[in-house]
Amino acid sequence: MVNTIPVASDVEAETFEDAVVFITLTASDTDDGGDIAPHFTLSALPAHGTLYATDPLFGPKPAEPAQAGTAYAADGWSYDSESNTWSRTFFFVPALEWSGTTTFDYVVTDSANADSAPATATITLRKKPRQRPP
Ligand SMILES: [Ca+2]
Repeated sequence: MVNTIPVASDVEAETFEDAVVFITLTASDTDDGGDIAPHFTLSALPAHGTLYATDPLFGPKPAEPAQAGTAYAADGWSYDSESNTWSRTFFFVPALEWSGTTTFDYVVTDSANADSAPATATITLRKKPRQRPP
């Protein structure tokens, strides 16, 4: 049986400055059963803040800073049998008062060690709306 190469999806997340951004990387693969979760590998880390592999607010302490080149398992509960997708959420803590857009690329690896083409995760922090002076 020929293995189908997994597909990584371009994903985006956006929030206001000084907030934690949840960015969910997504993989699909048509030939792996739901019991075989793919892995996500970051090609590089985003600028202007710190990306975490575990939730810095509610996860285990201390939160684990994400590393480029490390294979992270899909979240076990994330499998969707209708779309054959898995996901893994990362958490971006932006530099104080920074706003703008930062990106990083990632690759998905399936259980047969086949790599997807790279996809891009885009994180946008918008300026907070300012109160008008009274
Ligand atoms: Ca596959």
